[in-house]
Amino acid sequence: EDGSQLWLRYPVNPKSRNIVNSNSKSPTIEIAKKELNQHWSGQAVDLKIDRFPENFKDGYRIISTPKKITVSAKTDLGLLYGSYYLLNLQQQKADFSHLKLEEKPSYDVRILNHWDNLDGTIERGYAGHSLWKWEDLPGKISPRYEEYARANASIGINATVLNNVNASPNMLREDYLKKVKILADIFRPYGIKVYLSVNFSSPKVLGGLQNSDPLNQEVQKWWKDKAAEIYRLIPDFGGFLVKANSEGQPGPQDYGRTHADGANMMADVLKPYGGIVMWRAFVYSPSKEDRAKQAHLEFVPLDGKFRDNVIIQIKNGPIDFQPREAFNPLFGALRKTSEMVEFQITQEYLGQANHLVFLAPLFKETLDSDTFSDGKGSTIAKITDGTLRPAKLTAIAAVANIGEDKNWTGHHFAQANWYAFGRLAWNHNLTSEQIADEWIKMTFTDQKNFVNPVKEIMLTSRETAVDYMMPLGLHHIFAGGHHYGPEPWGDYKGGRPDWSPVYYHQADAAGLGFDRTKTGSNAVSQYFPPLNEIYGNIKTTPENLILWFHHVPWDYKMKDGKTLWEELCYKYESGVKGVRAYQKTWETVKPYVDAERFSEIQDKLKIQADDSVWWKDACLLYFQTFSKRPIPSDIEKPVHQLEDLKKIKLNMGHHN
Ligand code: BDP
Repeated sequence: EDGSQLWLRYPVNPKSRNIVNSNSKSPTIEIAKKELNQHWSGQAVDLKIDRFPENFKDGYRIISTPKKITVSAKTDLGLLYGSYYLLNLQQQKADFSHLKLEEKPSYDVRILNHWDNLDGTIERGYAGHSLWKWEDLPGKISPRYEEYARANASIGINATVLNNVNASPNMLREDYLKKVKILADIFRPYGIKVYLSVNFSSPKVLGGLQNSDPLNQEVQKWWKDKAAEIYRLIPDFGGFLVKANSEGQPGPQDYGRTHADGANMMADVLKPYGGIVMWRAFVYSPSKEDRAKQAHLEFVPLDGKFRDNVIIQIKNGPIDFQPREAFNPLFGALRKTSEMVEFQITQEYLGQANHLVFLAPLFKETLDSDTFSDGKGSTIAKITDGTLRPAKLTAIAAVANIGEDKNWTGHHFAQANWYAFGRLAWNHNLTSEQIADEWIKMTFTDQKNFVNPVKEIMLTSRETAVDYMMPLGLHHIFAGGHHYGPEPWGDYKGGRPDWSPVYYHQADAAGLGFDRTKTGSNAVSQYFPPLNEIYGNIKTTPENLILWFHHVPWDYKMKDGKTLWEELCYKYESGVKGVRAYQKTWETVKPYVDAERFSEIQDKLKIQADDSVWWKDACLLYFQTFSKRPIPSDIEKPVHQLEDLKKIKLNMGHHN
């Protein structure tokens, strides 16, 4: 048992069956039929194309009697999704005698962003090398390409960006496009469209032009020809994802142009083919301005200037995928421009492939956040899914955690985060508990002595990680480079201040936290009323974000009567205790799980427990040098020395 089957553990019928009928024919329908004939053990199934309203998209309806099940949809892909959902329900031991349900997707484009490089490495990837074997393609085809497509289709993911947002211009070379074509051909019957990250300087670097100025006609022609070349190979190519003028990447501002100039140039060449541009709002420069404000400052003035096939891709928080961030104030602030959320499935800042952290609660927290942009109830979900702002196009993205490891994601439980993203992209009204429940039953077992305790671990795990890493709104206090462990003392003198932990926590003799109120950076002013007031006032700011918005005195009285310093100590302690409790719980489920996955997860929990103590000791000992207050006596004493912790240098590679 190596975990390679993911959640796709459908029983295999011993005898071949022929129980599926359909009024439609296509490679997609062939897949649906094959899956059901092999794995469905119930009554006969009718896959029926039917009339549904426009907004039903790739939705499906399932109606059953004890003799027959009818899956109906508007499209073949809808029928495939309905078929996978039947198998999903079978895994969960549903009753199929009188089923009646209807599902339609929350978002049009449900897309994974791979940060995979052409040399096979993956930026912030923790599950081995890239799945894409560029050197073998187009001749040699790994069976995992199709397995990948199948796994995604089974949860409704319908799009993928194959390469890193820090994109190599070579991605658009003719030989690479021919390789991409092969992947697109394999993914197509599973309903998955291919997109590429593009480097803004491609016309200059690859095409040998003088520059890549979006207003230069030669540059425009270069992109136009490139689009034509791509669509000749891949007629249903999805479009481009662009990281421009961010962290050293080239962009339109290199030529004094705006993000809109850059995005529109690409949008125009893709438009005739139905392609789109996902333009990232993750932009910041080492200026005096609070990094948390920069995306809003740059993009709000451009509202209304983007073509209708441009969608702005916005990270859930305004800094960078931290364990907890306030939501990004850009959501709702663009009224004439489509907006989409970017999440991170890969756990760059959440223990990578070592920590068990179930991310559905984090995703839900963002989607359910009320921005008040159009009055009460203007949640990020409703802004991005077209409910509040009838958008031509809706989308949701997440940075994938998939690599060539046997179990795909490094940690067996990290599979749940891929699954959770897909399920929420399909239906953002699902609860974290429903998703965990499904996933556990499909991936492990439906025995309640396993399901209940493991679900409890999953549902509390994100808050536990916040507690032992960055409680109360602390952020960006991880080690530079690899981003794995704690480094609150990090002060990269001579480098960019906005990459240094000390810039973010602002610890001093008076207190802790980043003042984003009027007396500080005034980032609170970017939120719609009443949030600007709520966050602007220390008394009304939710305590789980208090250090995000305020510089809080060490003796400040928290709601439970403890001082800030004490509260901080107890939070770290509670994170450590949480992981230890997971270890104990995991021992009790041993009888219900295979030996291999049991012990691999047991080993990872041990690392997580050790790491939680490392985080706690590093942060408390370091912050204590400012607070000068004792660690409460009922808290386990640090087992490390601060000076030793400062010497730890992990050899894990790369920049910032
Ligand atoms: C940060 C990563 C960096 C990415 C960047 C991005 O540390 O590797 O390139 O985000 O999203 O989280 O562009």
